[in-house]
Amino acid sequence: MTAPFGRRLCEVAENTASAGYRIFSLLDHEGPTPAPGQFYMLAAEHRWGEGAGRPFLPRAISVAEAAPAAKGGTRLDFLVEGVGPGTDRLCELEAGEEAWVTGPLGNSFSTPKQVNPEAAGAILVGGGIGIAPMAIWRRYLVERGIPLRVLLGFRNEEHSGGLNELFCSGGNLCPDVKLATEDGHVGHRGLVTDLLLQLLEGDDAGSAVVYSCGPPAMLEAVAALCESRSVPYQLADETPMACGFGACFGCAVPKPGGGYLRLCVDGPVLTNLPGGGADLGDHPEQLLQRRDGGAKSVTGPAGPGVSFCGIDLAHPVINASGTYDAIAARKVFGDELLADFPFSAFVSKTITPEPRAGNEPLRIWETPAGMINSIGLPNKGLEGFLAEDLPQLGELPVPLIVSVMATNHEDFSRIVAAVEAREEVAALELNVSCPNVHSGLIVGEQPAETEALLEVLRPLTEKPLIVKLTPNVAAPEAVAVAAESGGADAVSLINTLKASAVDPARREPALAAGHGGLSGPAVRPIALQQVRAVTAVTEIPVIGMGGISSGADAAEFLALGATLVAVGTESFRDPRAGSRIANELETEVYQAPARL
Ligand code: RRO
Repeated sequence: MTAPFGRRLCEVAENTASAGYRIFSLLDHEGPTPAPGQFYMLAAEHRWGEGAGRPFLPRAISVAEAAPAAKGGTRLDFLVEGVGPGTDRLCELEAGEEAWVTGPLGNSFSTPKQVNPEAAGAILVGGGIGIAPMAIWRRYLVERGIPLRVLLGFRNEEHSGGLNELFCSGGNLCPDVKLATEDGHVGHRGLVTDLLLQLLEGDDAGSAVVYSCGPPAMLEAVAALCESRSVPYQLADETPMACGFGACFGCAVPKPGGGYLRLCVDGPVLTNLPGGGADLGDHPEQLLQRRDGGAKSVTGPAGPGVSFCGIDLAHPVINASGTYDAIAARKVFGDELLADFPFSAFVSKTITPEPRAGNEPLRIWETPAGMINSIGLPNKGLEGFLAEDLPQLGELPVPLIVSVMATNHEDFSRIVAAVEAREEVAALELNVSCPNVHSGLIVGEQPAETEALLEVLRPLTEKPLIVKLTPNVAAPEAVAVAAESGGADAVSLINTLKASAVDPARREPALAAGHGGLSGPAVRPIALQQVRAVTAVTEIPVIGMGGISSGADAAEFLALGATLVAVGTESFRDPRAGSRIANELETEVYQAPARL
């Protein structure tokens, strides 16, 4: 099942208080019916990312219930607790207002192929806000006659939001539901996992499959109880997310056996059964997508064509490396992505000679009008990229630019020569500016190092070489001049600005790596100045980027001499941002009368 490509506005039908939480409903006229466990990226249309502050990024919220709406479309119910600027704003949404929606996203709960669900039965364990996906999954199982027990845990009455609306009928708790509360005000006094233990140790546990969603400590306890008794389980996990469709690499969770999963595209449902969690084969009805005429394209007439280093492009808007995973996005949105590809050329995430798992989470942190990332260059390595990713990227309807990085001349030469040999590749970008890998010297901080690197690499390829410059230097124009002298065909800037943030709850650096790179509208004035400085002293084309979220923003970079612009963080908020910005450039900026 794929999601409509891009974000869409959905009307708020209702928003009601429920203990300390809110339940709000959206009317979705475009998306397919979500499967239990899936989530949506949500943002209010107004008072969200407009000014200089937060919230900026959309928030990932699991769907609690989905049903046909009286006037057509699907009514989607969400349970939210206001715990920060984004969820606070979602809690305030009023009926008649609209919200930006991308989804349904992620995989879903499933009845594993290895067990007979009618015979085995199911045990659902929900904690706090995690009861939401348990509600839709419970209804799904009940409709299919699968015997089940539901265990729900809350800290106290204030944190029991959604209970009455999602698990009661006629004012009474559904008979299959048992409660545990830490303050003992209702049900078992203690943890919901105490109830799970009793069930698993009882005579009637049978071969039930356990499904769970809740706080991390609860999920760990559920997994441990199940593992120790060889009970099959599926857990819906959660972690901060910027985009929801595989672009930002921020939602990393450790993978058993090493490395990380992207929770948005590899989850959110994780399982101890091989092939169980991501398997939608048990939900064939979900493949019957109900659409009202399909998604509407926001792309207008193609913008003005542009020639870049001898490559003809339909318009001047491309993506910033590492901010769009076209392979993951194609799985999420289907071939609609290709039919209306948002960029006029596609830049891959940077690849390195050897595979890298990336940095330990937490990897992303929202800041006023932007975010900090410390992703740490996760990639399959040169061989994996050439064998698995390049053939798929070669299917994109636009020229492909491959971004590469290495820590010495020999490895850089090997990777450039290997990529040069592939006909799918139109150009290479040399990333000499990643702020998040500890490789000693950052080549792009030193003009002489940059020039020396170009002198080694230039003879290895006839394809255009673009050098990605760091903003973390006093004079990026000196590095640009050095790159040009060494034989670069173009430069791109800016990469992210070295930045840090403190988690107010822990009073410690928010990101596991301590620091990261800042992006988003917050950095745009700095990017504009650096682009201005570089275009003033170089003859080669410049790709300008840094906080572009509209055609007007893009026009500022073009006015300062950039040949192309790149969109990064804005794509996390709006997967079709590239086409929207190209369209705005053409219809609103270039065709509008100049304003004095
Ligand atoms: O993967 C990253 O952490 C990363 C890279 Br390679 C980069 O060039 N810029 C950035 O902000 N993050």
